[in-house]
Amino acid sequence: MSSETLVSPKQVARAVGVSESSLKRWCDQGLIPTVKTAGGHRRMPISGVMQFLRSTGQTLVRPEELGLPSGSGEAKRAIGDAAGDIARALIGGNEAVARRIVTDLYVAGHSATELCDRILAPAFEQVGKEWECGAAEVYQERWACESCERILNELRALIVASEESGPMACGGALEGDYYTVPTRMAELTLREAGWRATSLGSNLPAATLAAAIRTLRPRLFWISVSYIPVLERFQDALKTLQQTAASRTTLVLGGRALTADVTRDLGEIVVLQGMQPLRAFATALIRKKK
Ligand code: B12
Repeated sequence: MSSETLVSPKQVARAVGVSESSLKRWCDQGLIPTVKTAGGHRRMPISGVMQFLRSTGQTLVRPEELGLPSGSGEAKRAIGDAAGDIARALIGGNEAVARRIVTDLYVAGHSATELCDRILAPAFEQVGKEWECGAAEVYQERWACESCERILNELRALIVASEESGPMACGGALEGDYYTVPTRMAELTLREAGWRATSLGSNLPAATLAAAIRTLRPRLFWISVSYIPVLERFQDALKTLQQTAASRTTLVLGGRALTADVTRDLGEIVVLQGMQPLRAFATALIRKKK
């Protein structure tokens, strides 16, 4: 059973600024998916509503009716300016501003995957530079990660649930790698590509990741690599995971610590540069299986 948020026709009608009868007509035409409650009332999964809004270019008059930040979807934002604005918002502890920028761009039709690569990762590049030169405190950097994770979780709730139908994917970061944001992004990206994806977290020993592969039997297993404490241990960990994955599970690696020196000796393991390549690869993998 999917745990997706359901909204009522009244909420959606108010959010878009149309009459309830217009909205019901759209539902009857199959433009917005609906489900019936036990009491016979019509409800809509939030992801279906979002898909309709994004594909028809509807503006949101009262986004708060759908639980979205007030004012989202009103401003026509240029994606080019967004990374700097988000970096400033995150460093300044203005989570609501960062959330609003991300939601605006998502409502305007940009995919969550694209936002990860083009907006959020460059924003963190900026956060890193400010931390490096002492312009940002450590707590500001850490708070930025916490805020970003919450924003990613909210985006996750807006994406069509593939909990029952999609192929299984999971992954995380290895022991000694404490980065939490990139593995969350991989989860979101794969969910957007139609996978039943779950991030297992970061700082995970290879043995437990191998146990996850054996138990959960994912079709795809990702490892996000932001920091490699000891190269030999990292290589051993990969060997263990490769053996466990065998032919059933495709291992995919990505992350900023995968420099040319590291990837040279990785053999046949797939290494991808970002979330957009991950989405393309995962989409092709689903097609290949059919
Ligand atoms: C936040 C942060 C931390 C936090 C993270 C907290 C948390 N909860 O996650 C913590 C405190 C752990 C940390 C620690 C350190 N950090 Co730090 N950190 C950062 C910072 C500011 C952001 C990282 C981040 O989350 N970025 C957002 C992600 C999404 O971006 P990304 O990593 O580029 O990911 C993209 C791709 O790589 C790819 N990708 C990532 N994963 C995957 C997985 C798959 C499957 C695929 C396909 C693709 C993919 O897609 C992503 C989206 O485009 C970066 C700056 C930066 N430029 O990123 C510095 C940065 C990485 N840190 C740095 C340093 C030096 C350190 C420390 C060594 C500091 C120290 N002396 O202790 C430690 C090492 C920690 C460790 N053992 O893991 C340096 C690294 C310099 C270098 N040349 O290597 C940076 C660049 C800061 C700087 N400008 O100097 N850090």
